Amino acid sequence: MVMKKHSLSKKLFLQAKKAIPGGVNSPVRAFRAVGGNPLFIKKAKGSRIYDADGNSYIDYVLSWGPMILGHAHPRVVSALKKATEKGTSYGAPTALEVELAERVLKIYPSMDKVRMVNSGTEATMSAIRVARGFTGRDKVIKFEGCYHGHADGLLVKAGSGATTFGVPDSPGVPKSYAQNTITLPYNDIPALRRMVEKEWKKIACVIIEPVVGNIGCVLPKPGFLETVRNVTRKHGIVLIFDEVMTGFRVSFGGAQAYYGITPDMTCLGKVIGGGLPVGAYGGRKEIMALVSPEGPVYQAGTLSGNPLAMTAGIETIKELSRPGVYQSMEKRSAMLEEGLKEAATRAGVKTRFYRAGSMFCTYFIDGDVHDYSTAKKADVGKFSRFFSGMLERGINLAPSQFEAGFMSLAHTEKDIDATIDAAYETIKKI
Ligand code: KE4
Repeated sequence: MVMKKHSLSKKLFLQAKKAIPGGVNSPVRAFRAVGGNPLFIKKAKGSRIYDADGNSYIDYVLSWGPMILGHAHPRVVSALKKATEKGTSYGAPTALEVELAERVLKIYPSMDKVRMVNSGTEATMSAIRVARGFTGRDKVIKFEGCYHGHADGLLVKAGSGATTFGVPDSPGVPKSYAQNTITLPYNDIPALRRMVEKEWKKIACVIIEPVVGNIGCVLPKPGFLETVRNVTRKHGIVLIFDEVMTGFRVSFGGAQAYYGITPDMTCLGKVIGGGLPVGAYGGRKEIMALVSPEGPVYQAGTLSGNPLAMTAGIETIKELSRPGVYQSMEKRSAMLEEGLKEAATRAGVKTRFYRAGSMFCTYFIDGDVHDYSTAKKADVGKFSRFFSGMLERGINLAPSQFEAGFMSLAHTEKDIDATIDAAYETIKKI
């Protein structure tokens, strides 16, 4: 195997660290969990990304989920070119944001109304504020390992970058904020029941990743989501499904359609922006009636609903709405799952592979993973060697054992075969 050259990425990283904290605009990109220097990406097309040194990789990060069509999809690119010529942002309502809202509401019928924002963090932060306004209660229940963005009250045992850095609570978060956040083990029904029975009068909402994509990929145990739904409904607690990652990913209608659970509010992001900055939160009409200017709960955003992001989101959803798209995604994802499992078995290395729709994770562990504490038992040293070996063989995976991987419509059977071959060659050497 010819070792790839990374001199330009290395040079750019040194330069970046002089101007940007850690040299990156989002921590997980810095490769701290796996060692080495991050790749600086020059371009991407279809299933591939190309780094500054001209190396190409089959990409399973896909910008952490948004690029479900593959990179630079012709339909999205040409629509964006036309939209750009009409101006990039007006700070006024447009027909485009109405169209995207109507499309989202049709696909997520649990929502009567939806508000566009600019990131998943904004979506969850705003949804929690509305839930507090609706119930008049202050406390929030979240689950260990679930990551809902970096709003202060949610950086309490966040499972994404924070877990990778082993810093469950971030400095700078006032204790008073953390005091309003109750963190429970995921999949632990007795713990949830005990807490709600005791504290329900103070609990505004439960926010949950219906499939956890921020400690790898952790699935809800049978009955868990149903219990969360029943317990919250019984006590007038708002159930918020954070579907920023699972939306359009686990199925077209997200995890709520996949598992048949109707939340009171839903947060979306990633895919609905088609690679441009979009988040969204929505819910039942009586809850969303509180959102300013219709109601008293304030939330705003200069670039919310901007025409470029709406265009990319609309074109992405139109493409995803075509017949057979999700069957083909399922086929590709299942093919990868079978191949990676078989490669590990053939190499004689213990792993666990979990998948929901086209999001997945391979844990280097000899035991089931069903929550934060079991995920943390994974052999991160083995994962790091797996990550580096796959990168050298032209496969780009998420640079952390505690992140999910994603499939796109652009990945071909040839890509998947190459991935499986690279995995066998890599795993047998770690
Ligand atoms: P953003 O603010 O990053 O758009 O979304 C926050 C968020 C909210 N909810 C869920 C379930 C999420 O997965 C995320 C963000 N996901 C991470 C990936 N683990 C984004 C990658 C990063 O932080 O750079």
